[in-house]
Amino acid sequence: MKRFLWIVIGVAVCLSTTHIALQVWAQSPNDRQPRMNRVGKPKISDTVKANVYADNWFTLYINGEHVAVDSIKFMPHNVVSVDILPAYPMTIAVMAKDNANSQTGMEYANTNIGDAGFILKFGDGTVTDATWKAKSFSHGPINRDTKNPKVRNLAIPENWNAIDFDDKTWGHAKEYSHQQVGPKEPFFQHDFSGARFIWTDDIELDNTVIFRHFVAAPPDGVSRPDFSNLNNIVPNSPTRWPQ
Ligand SMILES: [Ca+2]
Ligand SMILES: [Ca+2]
Repeated sequence: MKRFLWIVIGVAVCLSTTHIALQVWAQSPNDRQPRMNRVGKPKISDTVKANVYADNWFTLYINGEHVAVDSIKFMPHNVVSVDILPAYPMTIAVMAKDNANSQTGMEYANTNIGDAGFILKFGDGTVTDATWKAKSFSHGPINRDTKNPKVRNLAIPENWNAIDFDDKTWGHAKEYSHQQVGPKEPFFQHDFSGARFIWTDDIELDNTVIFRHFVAAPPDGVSRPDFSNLNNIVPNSPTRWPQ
C-alpha cells in the first residue's frame, strides 16, 4: 500500500512539473524575461528643437537636469538651438543675466545701463509668455544712480532649478515687444513664432533673473513616449552589434 502511495505522489509531481514546463514553453521569448515597462529606444524624431535667445546669457534646466547653456557670455547675441527629449510634466528653470558689472549693475566700463530680454520656443509648442514665473536676484544701479552706482543682490537658492522648488510666492514675467528688446539677426533665423520676450518688470535694472515654468502636458497635444526612465529598463528594440 505504501509503495502504491509513493507511485501516486511521484506521478502527480511529474505531471505538475510537465504542466509548468509546458506553460513556460508556451510563452513568447519576451514573456520569459522579467516583466518590465517596455519602450523602444528613442530616435531623433522623438526629440523636439529648443530655440533659446537671451540678452545676454542664460543657463537652462529641464526637470532638474542641465540641458543648455548660452555659449557666448555677452556679444554677439546668439541663438542656442538644441535637441531635447521632452518628458511630461515638464518643469523648466532658466537663469538669465543681462551683461552687467556685479558691483555697479552697469556695462561698458560703467558708462551704460544695459537692457535685457529672454525668449524660448520648444518644438512641442512650449513658449515664453507672461504665465512664466520670474524673480530678480540682482538689481542695479539702484535708483538709476550712475554717479554712485550700487547693486542689491539676493542669495540664489541652491535648488532654484529643482522640480520641487517652491516658487509660489514669485511674481509673473512681463512680456516685451520686439521693438523694446531689439533682437539681433540670429533671432530672425530661428523659429520663435508664438513666443514672447519676457523679463521682470524692470528690463534695465534687473540684471540676474530666474524664470520657472511648469508644462503639464504637450502644448501641441501630440502624444509622446516617456523615455525619462530609459536607463532602468530594457528597450524592446533588437540589440545591434557592435553597440
Ligand atoms: Ca541691465
Ligand atoms: Ca544687454
